[in-house]
Amino acid sequence: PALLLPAAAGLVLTPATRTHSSAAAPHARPTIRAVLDVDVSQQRVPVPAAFFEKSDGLLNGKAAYDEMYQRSVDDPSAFWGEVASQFHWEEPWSEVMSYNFAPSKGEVFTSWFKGGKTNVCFNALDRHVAAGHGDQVAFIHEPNEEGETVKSYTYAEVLDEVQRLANVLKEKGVRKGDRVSIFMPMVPQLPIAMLACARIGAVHSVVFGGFSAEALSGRLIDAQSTVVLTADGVMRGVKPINLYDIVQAATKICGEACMEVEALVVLKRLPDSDKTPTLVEGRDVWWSEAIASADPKCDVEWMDAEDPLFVLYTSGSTGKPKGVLHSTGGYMVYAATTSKYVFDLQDGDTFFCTADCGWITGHSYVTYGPMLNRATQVIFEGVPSYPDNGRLWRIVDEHQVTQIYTAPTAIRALMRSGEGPVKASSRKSLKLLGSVGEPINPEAWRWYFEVVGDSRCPIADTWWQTETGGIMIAPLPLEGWAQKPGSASLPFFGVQPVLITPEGKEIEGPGEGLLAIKAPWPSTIRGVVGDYDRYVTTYFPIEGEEYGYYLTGDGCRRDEDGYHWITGRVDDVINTSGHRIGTAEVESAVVLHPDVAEAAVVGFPHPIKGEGIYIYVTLNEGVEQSDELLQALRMQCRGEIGAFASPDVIHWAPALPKTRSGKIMRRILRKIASKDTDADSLGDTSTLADPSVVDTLIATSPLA
Ligand code: 6R9
Repeated sequence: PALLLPAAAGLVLTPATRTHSSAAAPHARPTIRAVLDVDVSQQRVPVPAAFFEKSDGLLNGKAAYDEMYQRSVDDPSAFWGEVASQFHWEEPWSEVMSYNFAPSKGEVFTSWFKGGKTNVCFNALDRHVAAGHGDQVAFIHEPNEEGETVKSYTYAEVLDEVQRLANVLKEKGVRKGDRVSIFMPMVPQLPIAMLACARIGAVHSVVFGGFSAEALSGRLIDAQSTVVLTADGVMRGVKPINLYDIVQAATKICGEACMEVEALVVLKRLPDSDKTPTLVEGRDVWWSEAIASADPKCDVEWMDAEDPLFVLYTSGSTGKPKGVLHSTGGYMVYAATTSKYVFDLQDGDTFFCTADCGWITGHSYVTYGPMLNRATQVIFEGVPSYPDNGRLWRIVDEHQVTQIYTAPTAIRALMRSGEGPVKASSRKSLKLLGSVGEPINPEAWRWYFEVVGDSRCPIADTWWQTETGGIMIAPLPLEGWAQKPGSASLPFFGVQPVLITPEGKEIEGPGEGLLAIKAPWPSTIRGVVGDYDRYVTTYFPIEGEEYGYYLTGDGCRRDEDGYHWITGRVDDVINTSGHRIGTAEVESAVVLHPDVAEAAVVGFPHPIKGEGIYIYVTLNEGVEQSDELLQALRMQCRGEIGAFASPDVIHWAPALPKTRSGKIMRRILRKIASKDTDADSLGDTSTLADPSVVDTLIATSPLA
């Protein structure tokens, strides 16, 4: 097999367990699992009988999954063709699927439902309203301030606002194929904005409201989007976020780069005050005024199945975030189908995904998947810790939530307050608990299962990525499908995970390797905005004899039962509180400071965040380390990226460990950051230009 991966030498395999790490290569990157749990439990937890009192189960047990899975990989075209025919297609497709994952065989591409015409917004809204479900609640807006009265939306109301907003966009000159950026708080108008774009064939690029002006401007320029949907601001817990000011600052940066932002539509979310922004005349309009005077009817644009639906930026190993592209038909079918089976989504359910629509989880499991299934959803504007750690459970009781979908980092943060805040609620409405964003350590899994779910609810530990568009590996809540805490278990229909060596050889049976996917699923990444080469070298660098693979960037262990244990990223991406940040992005931010000579960033196991951000900083000669400088570097990261990129540890490093050719040895920096510094762990340091640097760093560790 040909290996086209230049960075292969930099890939590290992470041990899944402490027992494992003793046998693992010196490159091993310690994980939160290894730190919090002595060993990963091999305990098997059946789907609780109580679950089947609430649900008949969508399939007749694990055997039915086995049969369906086999069909889905034996004949993907027949399988997905059948699934897709449940949606509205204005024109039928001529070919279900074709692809090439092998760069040596020509252009890399994935195509589903070629020739078919549909519209995702039509399928998520018009279809349901036409079938008489217009009065069903779509979005329950749960505000930041508990008890504040805010509007909830029925499907008919969502459709009305979507059509009006779509017309506002058209008035601003937006046409099919144009990219529209969305920088909004997590309120119903955020998914409404996305659906309005989808309705007229505009490609949305949602930027998470926690990003800085600098980061936002980079995404506006890369996407070339001149129309931005935003809000005056929002309260997240006790913190105000002045979104409009951030957009204003970003448009200035865009202007310097010769890109004019032509129109802003601004939702008013904060009460009138002296902080209420004065809109720029001729460029900006208030959302409520614009939709009030807009035409309430807007025909849908019938889209080719392969027309792009959205762009979402995500971090990779190298500096600049990538604009991941997803297309219309395949994404629609896959987001809907995974929502239905993984969460057992059925009529009458109230689904609560705590993710912001600024991330892929909010795209697939707020805006699209649940809406395509006509679910009722809670849209939560606040944070789980405000006003206290009992908030999520009160929301569950108040709205009779049936499924909650959240991240391990939130679970671990809530665990700190003990059982009290959980047990103050009933949670009887819950039937299933979901987890996403990072590996869930068994200790958090057990707390989620026993304390939050009272051992009544199965846990869906869902492994997937921005690039995969939908859930790839997750247990389905079916009779006979045992769960193992910490394992996402088995693949969804049509997904063929394989483990490969860095040389591109497939590993059969139990083992550990790089996680790759053979053959496409409907919501496979379709490209990286403006950068075909990066798309290919990042995701399709490995080619077997007959075909290529989609490379995930994660390490994985497969056990005797074929269950998958994700061990974390094998590239230079840090997963902090479930957010992906490239070490190179943080490094570039820090070295912008005039006092900094050099910086190296690594992840280290963090009890709440999963991974924390650890920065080694070498200052210019003559510059003294100080608290002011520490603060300045923190601000530098916030300013260049966003608050969530603020470092957890800054280590004043007199020098960095380098090879004689001048390459920084990150594996040693990772070891020191995780305080794993006995000679065995550090491995061979003799190739360093100056091995004494290592002792100096150990001696100067701020964690000592
Ligand atoms: C959906 C999402 C993707 C990366 C992925 C992996 C990690 C996500 C996980 C998980 C173990 C899970 N990840 N879910 N690791 N178990 N259940 O999070 O997308 O933001 O692109 O992050 O997150 O490392 O590669 P994204």
